[in-house]
Amino acid sequence: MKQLVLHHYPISPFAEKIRLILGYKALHWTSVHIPVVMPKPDVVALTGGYRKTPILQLGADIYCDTALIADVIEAIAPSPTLYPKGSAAASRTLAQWADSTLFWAAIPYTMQPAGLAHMFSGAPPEVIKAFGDDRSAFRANLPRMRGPEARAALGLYLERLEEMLGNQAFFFGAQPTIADFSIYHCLWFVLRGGPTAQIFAPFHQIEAWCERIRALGHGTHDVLDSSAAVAIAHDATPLATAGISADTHGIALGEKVVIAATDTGIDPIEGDLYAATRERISITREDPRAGRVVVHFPRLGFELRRRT
Ligand SMILES: N[C@@H](CCC(=O)N[C@@H](CS)C(=O)NCC(=O)O)C(=O)O
Repeated sequence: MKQLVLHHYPISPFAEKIRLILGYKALHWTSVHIPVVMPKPDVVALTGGYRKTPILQLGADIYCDTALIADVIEAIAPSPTLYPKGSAAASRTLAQWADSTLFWAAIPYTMQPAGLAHMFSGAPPEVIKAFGDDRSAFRANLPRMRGPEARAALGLYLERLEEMLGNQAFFFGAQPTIADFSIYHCLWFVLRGGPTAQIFAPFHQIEAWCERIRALGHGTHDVLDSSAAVAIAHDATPLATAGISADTHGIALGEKVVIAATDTGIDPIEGDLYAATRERISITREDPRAGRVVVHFPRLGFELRRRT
């Protein structure tokens, strides 16, 4: 099995989703800590401009977005599955709702003054300002939800989630699915906000479920610095192309393209089209330090264009 290198930082909720999936599957991985704000030169050497957290590196193949990263981990370690027969489609759909709608209620709710003060306690004002400025640019494309709306939305979502969970151990029965990991990372962030965690008080099923997810742990890992990870990419050869098996753009392999996320962190990534399948788009690019890499994106949430 190729070395699984996760580029992340400890306070990233989406990274927590993947760390827990690695724990559930009892995998050993390599941890590379990356900066919380831009610039991220070693990340960009690998991705060509994608700046979100986390990314997964397997040699010279770089996987962006946790929906895709979860699929890649599932292919490497199919058991226990994230997508059980019978609930795979429903769990993916609930996960997608959590990663977008639930996440963007949890963040503004937690980032209200009390939560912010707790999270950044002890941090110098310039660090807090740098974080605020970075994230304003990062999410400039999204409508901003204000505190009162975020509180109301999160309260309603928790009520509904409590009811959906009922007496089950996990959202789709006795075993966790991708939906559990996607819901959990949003709530994990709220729990880390200190006083903001009080919103959980009426929801005993959710609290017990959080404990069950936390108990899955993070697997085992070793540690690497980001320049060594760039060197790993440089010395590796990307996987062979998967070709074009689902064409919705009319762009041929090898044509110059640009791809970008459509929600947050919409920085464009340039390269040559390398593969286009039902679920992913892959581009290849040459980097002065990382060499030839292939960067993979899920179709959902990304936009591909021919580069003119
Ligand atoms: N759809 C993406 C969302 C990732 C995301 O928004 N991650 C946050 C951190 S939890 C981020 O990138 N923040 C800005 C940064 O780390 O530079 C995914 O599933 O991976």
